[in-house]
Parts: sequence; structure tokens; C-alpha cells
Amino acid sequence: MSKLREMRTPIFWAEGHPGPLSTQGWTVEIEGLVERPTTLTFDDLLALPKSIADARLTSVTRWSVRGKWGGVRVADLLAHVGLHPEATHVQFISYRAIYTTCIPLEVALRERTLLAYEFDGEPLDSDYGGPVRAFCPYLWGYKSAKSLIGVRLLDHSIPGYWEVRGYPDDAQILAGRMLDINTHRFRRIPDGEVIVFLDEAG
Ligand SMILES: Nc1nc2c(c(=O)[nH]1)N[C@H]1C(S)=C(S)[C@@H](COP(=O)(O)O)O[C@H]1N2
Ligand SMILES: [Mo]
Repeated sequence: MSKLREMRTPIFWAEGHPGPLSTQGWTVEIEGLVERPTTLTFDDLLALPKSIADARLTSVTRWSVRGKWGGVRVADLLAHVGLHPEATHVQFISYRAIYTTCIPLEVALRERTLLAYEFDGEPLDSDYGGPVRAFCPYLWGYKSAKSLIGVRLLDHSIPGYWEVRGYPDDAQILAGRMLDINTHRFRRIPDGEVIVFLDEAG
């Protein structure tokens, strides 16, 4: 059983569960405002430099899970395909293209924003967004689109699945009570990326 499942991390598929997904034949299109639009296979992703982010996925529904997310930095990926100077936003497109979301390029280029294919050294299964998902610890979890088939560079933001249903496009993490999935305790967080809980600071 995977670590995420052992900890009983919630599994969200607002558009419906896709069923089992295989790395075999999986591709991610890198398109839009890039110099070299590219179709990456799962093996192509594995061949790019691997980064580990020890960080939290934090849901607007007020839970947060910490682990070592492994994958390719979006910054490294975009250096690989070349950015157009007009690009300002990165759109993530999930399997079947019903679930999409956009983040500002500036956030996408931060060091812990990944296309993640591992959690604590284990491959992500499809429940948790395998073969590969967006992972962005700086913003609410609805920006971390699962089971990615596309990454599109844009010169504007396009409201995605949850944004058209009322979740804020800026997805700033707000202070308050939060279920820590790792310890099964409710704790308080400050505004912004969850790095420490207020009751463990200082
Ligand atoms: N395709 C897809 N990606 C998604 C979602 C979804 O419903 N569908 N939910 C988002 C939300 S709101 C959160 S908090 C995280 C939850 O990730 P998990 O289901 O792996 O725990 O995935 C995000 N990515
Ligand atoms: Mo969420």
C-alpha cells in the first residue's frame, strides 16, 4: 500500500475517477508559448533531471500532507523546451481534459513546483494522480492537477474546473485550522505555503 493511502490521504477526482492509468504509452504535451512544442513520454520525463521537494500538498478543504515529492521541476522542463517571452501563465491539463487549472509563470518557476511522479520514493498510482501530476506547494491543492496530459504556456489565465465554480484563481493558502494528514491532528497554519504549523513554531 502506498504511503499516501496508508495515511488515508483523501482522493479527489471532481471530474470522476479515471480508473487505472498506465505509464505505458502515457504522454504529456508541452505546448502553447514555447519555442519547441514537445510530446514527452513517461520515459522522457524520467530522463530529465530529477528533483525532490520535501513539501506539503494543502487542500482548500483544510487538510495538508507532507512528503518527499519526486519529479521534474517545471523550471527545468521549461528550460528544456524554451519559453516565449510573452508567456505569463502555465495551464495544467488532466487526463480527459475536463479538469484544468492555471498558475502564474512566476509560481511555476519556483524550485518546489514539479511535475511529480513519486511520493516518498514510491510511484504515484492513478488515485493520487499517476503517472504524473502537477505539484505546487505554494498554492491551494486545486492547482496541483492530477494525471497530466498537457502543460500549456499562455499569456493570460484561463479559469479551470474549480475556478469557474468559485474557487479563487490566486489560490492563496489562508491561515486557519487544518487537518495534518501525517499526524491525524488538527493544527493551525499561517498564511502561505505550509512549512510549519503555528503550534510547532519557535
Ligand atoms: N484531475 C484532477 N486533479 C485534481 C483534483 C481533481 O479533482 N481532479 N483535485 C485537486 C484538489 S482540490 C486537491 S486538494 C488535490 C488532491 O490530491 P489527491 O487526490 O492526490 O489527494 O488534487 C487536485 N488535483
Ligand atoms: Mo482541494
